[in-house]
Amino acid sequence: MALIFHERIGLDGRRISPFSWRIRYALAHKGLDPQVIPTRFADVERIRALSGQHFTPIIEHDGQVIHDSWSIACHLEDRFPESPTLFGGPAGRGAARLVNVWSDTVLARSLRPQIYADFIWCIDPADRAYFRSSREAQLGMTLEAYSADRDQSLPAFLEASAPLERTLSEQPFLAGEAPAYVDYVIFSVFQWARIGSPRDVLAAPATTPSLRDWRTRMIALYGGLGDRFEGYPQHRTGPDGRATEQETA
Ligand SMILES: N[C@@H](CCC(=O)N[C@@H](CS)C(=O)NCC(=O)O)C(=O)O
Repeated sequence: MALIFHERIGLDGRRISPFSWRIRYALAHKGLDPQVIPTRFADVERIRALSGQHFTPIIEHDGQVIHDSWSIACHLEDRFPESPTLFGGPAGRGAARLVNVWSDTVLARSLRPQIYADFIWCIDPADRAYFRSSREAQLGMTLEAYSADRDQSLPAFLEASAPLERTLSEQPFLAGEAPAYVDYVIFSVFQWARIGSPRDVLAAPATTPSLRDWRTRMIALYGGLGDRFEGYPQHRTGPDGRATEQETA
C-alpha cells in the first residue's frame, strides 16, 4: 500500500497549515504512517501536475490522487474501514461535514485577523512575498492593517467559539467520549493559532476553561503530536536567515 502525504511546511519545516494538521491527526487516528513530502508554496507545480489544482494537502494512495482535506478524510474512512472510525457512521459523517464547513467559514475567518500579522514570520522566507501578495490582494489591505485592531475583535472570535466551550464543558471531546474527525478539524484551527502567533487567543483562563483543557488533551494525543514540530519562531528572520531587529515575546 503506497500512501504519500503532501504536507504544507513553513519556516524550517514548521507545520503551518490547518488543513494539513487535520489530516495528520486523521492519519494518526487510523494508525497510518505515510511517506510525507514537505511542500512549500513554491512547490505548486508539483501539486498542480499531480492533482490539477494548487491547494495542499493532497494524498496519493495506490495510484489515486485525492485533494481537499474533507475528501481525503472520507477516502481514509472508506478505504481503511478496519481501522478506528473517523466519523462513527453516516450520521456522524454528515454532522462532521457541517462542523467542517462552519470551521472553515465562521471560525477560521474570525481567527485570521488574530494571527495574520504574526503568521507571515512562520512562512519560509522564500515563500513570504507570494503569501503576502496573494493574501493582501484578497483582503484589500496589508496583513498588518488586517490585524491592527485584533484586541478589539478578539471577543468576536471567542463568541464564535462559544458553542465549543459549552459542548466541551459537558463532554471531553467534540465527538463525545473519544476524539474523532470533528475534533481534528476544530483543533487544526487552534493549532494554526498556536503555531501562527505568540499571542494565545485562549489566554484568559476564565473565559474558555473547557476549550483550553481540550486543546491540551488534543496536543497530547498520539504521543504529543501537537508539539512534534517547532512552534512560533523565537526570532523573526529575514530571507538571509538572520534575525531581524524584531523579536517575539
Ligand atoms: N478546501 C481545502 C483548502 C486547502 C487550502 O486552502 N490550503 C491552502 C493553505 S495550506 C493552500 O494550499 N493554499 C495555496 C495557495 O495559497 O497558493 C482543503 O480543505 O484542503
